[in-house]
Amino acid sequence: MKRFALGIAGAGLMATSLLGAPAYGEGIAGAPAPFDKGGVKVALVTFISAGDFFQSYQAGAQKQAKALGIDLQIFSGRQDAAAQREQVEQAINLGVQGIIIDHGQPEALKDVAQKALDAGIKVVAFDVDLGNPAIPQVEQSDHELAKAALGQAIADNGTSFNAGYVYVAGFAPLDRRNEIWEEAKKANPGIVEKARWGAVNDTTASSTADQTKAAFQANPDITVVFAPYDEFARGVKLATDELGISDKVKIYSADISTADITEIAAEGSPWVATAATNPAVVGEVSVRAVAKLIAGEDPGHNIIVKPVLITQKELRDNAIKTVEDLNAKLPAFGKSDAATASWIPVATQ
Ligand code: SR1
Repeated sequence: MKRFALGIAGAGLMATSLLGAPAYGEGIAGAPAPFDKGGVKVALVTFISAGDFFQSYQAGAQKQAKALGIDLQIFSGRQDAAAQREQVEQAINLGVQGIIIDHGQPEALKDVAQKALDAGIKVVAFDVDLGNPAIPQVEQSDHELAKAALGQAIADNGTSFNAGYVYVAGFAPLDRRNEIWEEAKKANPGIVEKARWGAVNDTTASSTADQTKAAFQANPDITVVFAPYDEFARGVKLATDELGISDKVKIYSADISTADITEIAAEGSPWVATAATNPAVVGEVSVRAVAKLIAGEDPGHNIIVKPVLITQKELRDNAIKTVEDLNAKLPAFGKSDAATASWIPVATQ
């Protein structure tokens, strides 16, 4: 786990900047085929389209695609497993060289992902385990992420507190974070889970807010909420603000965006820590991984982007207001050397 620490030098990456990015159809001098000639098409097939995390992820993917001269087509799944499955098939029919599958339900995707592989298309999965050795997995080290957020919760609140927990099963990152929550409770019997709730839909934050109000009305003694997805944390904060109990509750989350930074740093905010990567960097890594596969290189099977623990105090003390401020103050947050190659240009943030 990288801790927030100003002035840490980032990993040295290639010097090529986006300024010299090839147009689609132009090649990159010195790159392996087919990137030397250009004209590479990749599809990004998403399951969740809404929310800061996913928009930033897509923006990062687009930036890295542009730097590589890739035509990246993004399909928005809108939390519909059947639609996402159809979109993978559409991408196969479009004749793309690579497909990135971003979240989703494994059972709806495994056979169409294999169909893509059978057609000679390279496939990378982000946060969905397709159980296929030919499909590299990009993830944010969700175990470390949850350990960091819960470690801060224990540092702030001790090992005995009444907790609320926001969780929806079936999403690989949330399931991995849940494993750590279960371990933390087992190791600290004084942590009592009084209520569990959660929803993932088009309006996750407001649905979570409604559920949070009900949970607090039934369990007014909850003092800590573990909400390991920023849309969950936003919903919890909305509810505690509306109930007038934000001074009695502390929220620990995952993810970060500029809007989240504003919410966390606000005076009286109960949202006191989050463990996060820069989602744009995860998008870049996903595109680099599929580009390496297309070029016949091995990006590795488990491609990890490491999270950083970010606390309310650190944001306030360092006057961090945006994700760009975090990139500047904490280079290890704004870059990853996962799935890099000397011929892959850096997508500057
Ligand atoms: C519903 S899954 C949401 C999570 O996916 C990504 O891993 C983000 O970190 C987010 O928390």
